[in-house]
Amino acid sequence: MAAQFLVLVFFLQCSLLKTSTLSLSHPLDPLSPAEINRTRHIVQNSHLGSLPNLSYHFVDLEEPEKSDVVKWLSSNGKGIPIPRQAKVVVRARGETHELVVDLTRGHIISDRIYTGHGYPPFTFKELVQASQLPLTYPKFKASILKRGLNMSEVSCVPFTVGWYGEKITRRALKVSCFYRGGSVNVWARPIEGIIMLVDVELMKITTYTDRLRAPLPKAEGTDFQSSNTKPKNVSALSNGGFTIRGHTVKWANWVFHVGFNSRAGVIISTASIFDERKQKYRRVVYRGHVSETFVPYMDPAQEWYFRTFMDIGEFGFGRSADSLQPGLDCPKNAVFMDGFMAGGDGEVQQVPRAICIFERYTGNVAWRHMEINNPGKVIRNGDPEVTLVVRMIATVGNYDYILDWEFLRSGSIKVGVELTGIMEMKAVPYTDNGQITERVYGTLVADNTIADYHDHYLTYHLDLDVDDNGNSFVNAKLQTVRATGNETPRKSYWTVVRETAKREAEARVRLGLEPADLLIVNPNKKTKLGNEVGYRLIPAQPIASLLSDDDFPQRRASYTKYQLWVTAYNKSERWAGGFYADMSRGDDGLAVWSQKNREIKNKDIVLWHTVGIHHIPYQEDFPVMPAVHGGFELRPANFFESSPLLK
Ligand SMILES: *[C@@H]1O[C@H](CO)[C@@H](O)[C@H](O)[C@H]1NC(C)=O
Ligand SMILES: *[C@@H]1O[C@H](CO)[C@@H](O)[C@H](O)[C@H]1NC(C)=O
Ligand SMILES: *[C@@H]1O[C@H](CO)[C@@H](O)[C@H](O)[C@H]1NC(C)=O
Ligand SMILES: *[C@@H]1O[C@H](CO)[C@@H](O)[C@H](O)[C@H]1NC(C)=O
Ligand SMILES: *[C@@H]1O[C@H](CO)[C@@H](O)[C@H](O)[C@H]1NC(C)=O
Ligand SMILES: [Cu+2]
Repeated sequence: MAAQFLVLVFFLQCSLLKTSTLSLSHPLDPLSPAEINRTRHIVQNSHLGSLPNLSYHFVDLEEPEKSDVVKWLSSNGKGIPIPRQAKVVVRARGETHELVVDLTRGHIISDRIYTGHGYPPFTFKELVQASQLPLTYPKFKASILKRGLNMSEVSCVPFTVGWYGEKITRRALKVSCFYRGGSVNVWARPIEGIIMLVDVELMKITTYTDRLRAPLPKAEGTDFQSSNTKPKNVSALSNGGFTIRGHTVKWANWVFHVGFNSRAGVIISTASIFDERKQKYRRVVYRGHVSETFVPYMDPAQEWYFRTFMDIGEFGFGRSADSLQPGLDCPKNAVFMDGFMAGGDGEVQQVPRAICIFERYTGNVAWRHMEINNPGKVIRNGDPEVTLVVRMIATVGNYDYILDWEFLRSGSIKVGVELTGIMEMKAVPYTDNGQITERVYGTLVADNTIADYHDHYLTYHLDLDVDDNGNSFVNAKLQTVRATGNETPRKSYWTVVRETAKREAEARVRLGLEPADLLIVNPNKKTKLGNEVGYRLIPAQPIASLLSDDDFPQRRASYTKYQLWVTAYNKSERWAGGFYADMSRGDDGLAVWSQKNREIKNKDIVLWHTVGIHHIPYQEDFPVMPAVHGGFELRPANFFESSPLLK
C-alpha cells in the first residue's frame, strides 16, 4: 500500500539534522490498511469466521515489548525485525473474544473469551442503527404526531447508558431525539421527555418513555454557520522545516513517532531530544496519549442521569476523528497524515487528514535579554519562539476536542486541549430566569433552553522515560522556614524539600494551593554538576470530581479524584477507565492498578494527569461554544547542562 509508506520529505535546511537515516518503518507504527485487511482475512478464515454476526470492536497494533522497541531504535532499525501483531476484539454470539493475531505468520496466536464486566466500544454501525430505530417505531411516531411535529425533521442520537448497580447487564444504548426544523444545530432543539432504551444485541427498542412535555426550543438564533466563510489566510513562516518519514517526525532537536488508533486518536511515542553537548539523542517520552475522558452531566432526571460519558472507551477519539480542514483546523503550511482503522465489519476505514503537523511562529519570545551594564554598549539578544505542533480533532457527538502536542526547542512539550462545539441542552417551559422556582440543573441560555452543568475530564497516559527507564517521582515541596539568629533581619524564607515516592500510594496527588514542583527524575543519571536529570510536569488548572465516592459514575471513573498518579509500567495498563469502559463497574483501571501499591522508585514508571473543566454554561456558549483551553507542560529540569536554546 502506498499509504503505508507515505513519505513526505521537507527541505532539510535545519542544521541540527545531522543525518537523515530515519527508517521508514517503526515498531510502533499503527496498522497499515494492508495489515488491517490481513487481520480481517486471518480472523474470517479462522473458526470465528463462520460465527453469525461477527463484529469488530477494536483492531490495533499489539505493541511489542518496550525493551525490543528501544533496542530496535538504538540500532537505527538495523537490528532484528520485530514481528507485527494485531490485538483484536470481536463479538459473536453475545461473547467478547480477545485475539492476538500474528500478521507475519498469518494466524491467531491467542483467543480468549472475556468474561469480566463491561463491553468494548460500539461500532459505528451499531450507533447508526440504534439512532434510526425510533424513526419507524409506532409509539415514537405517535408521540411526534401528538406534538404536531414532522417526522422527516427528526434526528435521533444514541447515548451510552453507564452502570447503576445492575447485577446483570446487556449491551444497551439510550436514544433521545431532536428536531431540526430549519436549524442545522440539532442539539439546540431537544424533544424533551422521550427516552428509549435499545437492546443492542437484539437491535430493538425495549423500553419507551414519553413523559412531560416542555415546549420545543425555537430554531431562530441556533444556527452556527460562520459569518466569515472565506478561506482564512492563516499563514506561518517556515523556519527550518521538518521531515516525516513513515510516521517518524524530525524537527529542530526533536525526533518522535506519531501514531493513531481508533481509541486514543493521536499517539506520540519514542520522543527523544538531541543534546548538543553529548552529541546524541536522549529519551524523554516513550508514549503519550489521552487515556480516557469522563463527561458526567449533573441532572438526576430520568432522561439525563445516565449521561456520564467515557468517550475514549465507549466511542473512541480515533473513531471520532474529523478530517482536518487546511486554513481552518490547521494552518496552510501544515502537513497531513491519514488515519486508518477497522470498521465494525473489519474492513479498512480511512480518515483523510486525521492529523496535521505544522511549524508555528507563535509571536512569542523564546528567550531575550537587554543588558546595559557593559560600559559603552547595550547588548540586546534573543530568539522568537517557533514550535512544532501535532494536532487532531475528535468530534464526539456535540463536542469537539482539539488535541495538540506542541514541541519546543527548549525541550518542553506542551500538551493542550481546546474544547468547542455545542452543549447538551434541555427543553424547559421558561423564557426568563425569573420564572424558575424549581431546581434546574444548568443555565438558561436561550428561550426554553437550559444547558446542563457537566464536567470534562481528560486523563493523559504519559509514559516518560527520562534518559532511560529507571525513573522516580519527586514531589519537590516549597516550605516556609523561620529565620533565626542575629545574622539576618529576615523572619522567614522558603526552601525545597524533595520527597521521592517509594510506592504507588505515595504518588496520588491532589493539587491545591501547596506549592510544589512535580518531577520525574532519573536517579541514575546526573548532570556534570551532580543534579539528577529530570523533567517537570507543570500541571493544568487542578480539577477533581465533585461526585460522591459511592455514586455509580464516580465508581467507574474513581481516578478523577486525583489529578496525578504514578504507576509502575505495565504494557497492558493503558486505559485509565479500564479497557471495557462501556457499562464498566470500576474494577479495572488506574485506581485499581494503583491499589497494587507497587514500587515506583527508580523503576520504569508512568505518569497520569487529568486536565479539564467544570462546565457551568453561560449564554455566550450558545449556540456554539467559543473554544476553552486546558493543558499542561512537560519541561526539562536539570536535563540539560544549560539552556538548549543556545548553541
Ligand atoms: C484487502 O484485501 C482484498 C483481498 O482480500 C483486496 O482485494 C483489497 O485490495 C485489499 N485492500 C487493501 C487496502 O489492502
Ligand atoms: C444477526 O443480527 C440480526 C440483527 O442485526 C438479527 O436479526 C439476527 O437474528 C442475528 N443473527 C444471529 C444468528 O444471531
Ligand atoms: C416534512 O418535512 C419534509 C422535509 O423537510 C417536507 O418535505 C414535508 O413537506 C414536510 N411535511 C409536512 C406535512 O410539513
Ligand atoms: C495570503 O497571504 C499571502 C502571504 O502573506 C499573501 O501573499 C496573499 O495575498 C494573502 N491572500 C489573501 C487572500 O489575503
Ligand atoms: C499487567 O497488568 C495486568 C492488568 O492490571 C495484570 O493482569 C498483569 O498481571 C500485569 N503484568 C505484570 C507483569 O505485572
Ligand atoms: Cu462542556
